[in-house]
Amino acid sequence: MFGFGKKKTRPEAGGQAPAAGAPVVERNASEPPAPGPVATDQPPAGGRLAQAIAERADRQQEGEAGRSFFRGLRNGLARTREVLNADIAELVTGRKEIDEDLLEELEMLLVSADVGMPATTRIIEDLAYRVKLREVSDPQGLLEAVRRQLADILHRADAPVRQPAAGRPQVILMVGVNGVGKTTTIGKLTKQLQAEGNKVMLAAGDTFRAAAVEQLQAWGERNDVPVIAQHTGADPASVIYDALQAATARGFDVLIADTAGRLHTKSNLMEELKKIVRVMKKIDPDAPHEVMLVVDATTGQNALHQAVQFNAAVPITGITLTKLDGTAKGGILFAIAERLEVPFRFIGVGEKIEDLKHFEADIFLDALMKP
Ligand SMILES: Nc1nc2c(ncn2[C@@H]2O[C@H](COP(=O)(O)OP(=O)(O)OP(=O)(O)O)[C@@H](O)[C@H]2O)c(=O)[nH]1
Ligand SMILES: [Mg+2]
Repeated sequence: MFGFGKKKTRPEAGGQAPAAGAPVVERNASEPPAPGPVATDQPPAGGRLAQAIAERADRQQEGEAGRSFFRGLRNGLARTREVLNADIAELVTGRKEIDEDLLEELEMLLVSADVGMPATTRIIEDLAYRVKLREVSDPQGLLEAVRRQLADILHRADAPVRQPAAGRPQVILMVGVNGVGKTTTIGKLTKQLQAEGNKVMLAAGDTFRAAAVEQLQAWGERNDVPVIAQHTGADPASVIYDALQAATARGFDVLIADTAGRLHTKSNLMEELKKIVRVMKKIDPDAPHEVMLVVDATTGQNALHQAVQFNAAVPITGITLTKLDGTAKGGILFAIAERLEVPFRFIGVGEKIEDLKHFEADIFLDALMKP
């Protein structure tokens, strides 16, 4: 459903010559074997029955994984659920009609769930209008209308990931404040993109924090993908430029560039990000195809400020919300989507490599609002 990378449709580009003399230190030169298409014309070992049983077991496992993921998400969103689900339900219970008081209380609940004033005001105004038109006439209908409004905010922000021109890698630039989970998300995302059939390369653009290169390197080794890096203190724009050159010359499908965590209020650090983008464009004017802001879901309103400031420096095209396994204020999602109309791509629900899920608005809303 979500073409983050791209399935291999073009011929294997591995035959191209590697970049000569690129001034990069490649700390893990072992490239992953090209995944290549799985042959489908071969009869499955063990025949059709065995295949059917295996497929059923897979589905069952997926179902169980899905259920436990959903439970985890519900737990992670416990704080917001208390407000958006329990409190709103309590608010409407026993009421026969919708009056101004009810709408006012609902407004306060949405704000306290971190949905933010602009989105809340729009939702309440719309509800008041529908009540006037008698489209919404009972408290239960009101609950459903709130859910529709929240879904609408998320769907309005939806946009596909930009794809690269033929023969060029898709470049994903990861940005965000310190410790939100950028590097971990890269490790998890690499695994997913490989599973989609992509050749992935990583760029160690965090040259600031001690051991940041080694941390990315460890994810590179785990996923068996090359990491282009220089020494700590090197110019991150130069590292990423070299990596893009190498990824292009060697026919990689995706290049994911890590960057150092930075405070959104520090203008010199925001300038550094702009420079990274400027320099990339010398190789590919379309790069980066995705500027992925990583935000920690537990930070509440500050996440909105981060999103606004990063977006002003390097327009962000996607958001990953991490740490939704902690107790998050999920309402912030609506505030960000309302303000910037940038889609949520992934949610992080743990520290393990498989703990990254595609963001799906309906599952998220169910986790928030289903009793
Ligand atoms: N519980 C939980 N922890 C996470 C998640 N994502 C990342 N972490 C943890 O958050 C911590 C910081 O992760 P990093 O990936 O190093 O964060 P970063 O943004 O790269 O940090 P800097 O490079 O220092 O800015 C690590 O301990 C991760 O394991 C998540 O979805 N859930
Ligand atoms: Mg990092």
